Amino acid sequence: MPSPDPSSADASMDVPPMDRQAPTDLAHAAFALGCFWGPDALFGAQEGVVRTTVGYAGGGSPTPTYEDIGDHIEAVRVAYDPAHISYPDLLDLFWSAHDPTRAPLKRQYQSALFPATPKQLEQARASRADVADGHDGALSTEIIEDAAFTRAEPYHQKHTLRRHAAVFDPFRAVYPEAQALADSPTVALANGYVGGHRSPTRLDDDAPRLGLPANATDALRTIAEGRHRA
Ligand code: MHO
Repeated sequence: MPSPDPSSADASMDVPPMDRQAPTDLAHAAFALGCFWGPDALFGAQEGVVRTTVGYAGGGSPTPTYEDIGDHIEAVRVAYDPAHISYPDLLDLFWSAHDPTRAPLKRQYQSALFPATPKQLEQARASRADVADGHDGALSTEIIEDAAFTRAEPYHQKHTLRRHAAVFDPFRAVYPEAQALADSPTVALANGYVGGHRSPTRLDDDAPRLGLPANATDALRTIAEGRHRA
């Protein structure tokens, strides 16, 4: 008889402290900057970003899917705590994370902002004007108001993290239901780490909030160390 795997004893976890303590008074906005897998991790890594969801926005067809995206754009919807991060902070991140002067190969990858309030709309326009000044006005970025957002399929949510079973599996066990898994603030942050968007030195502080089993925390640290660029 094989001896029991020593790591299996601590392979399960409870609902992460970060999810139990998630703030509820949130603002939201969506951003499109190419394939939504990368931005999901980028935004998920930021302090003050509570939740990320990838999906389709900005088109006219009623029920976009990945296979039938129509005139929609891949986007990430960010729920954030305005006490810790501002919409202008998120805009700065948006501009720095892609080249908004490049015309996309397909509308699916169009650069776009989807402000959700009149104030965000004003800030998005001002920010776009500032950035355009630095590029002789040649930006492809669209600002789309009142855009409906359709969640993408579960396999697109936290796509980077899904490739790392040692970290992803404990979360999947806690959240067997796809939407609960995708909407977890802790899963968003772990996805940010594996995307290389948060320094592994921060894991000492973050680990208790993540609540992962020790072997999964070790795996996360190793991946983050390999991916993070200062
Ligand atoms: N080149 C990527 C794009 C995926 S992203 C969800 C791929 O198909 O692997 O558009």
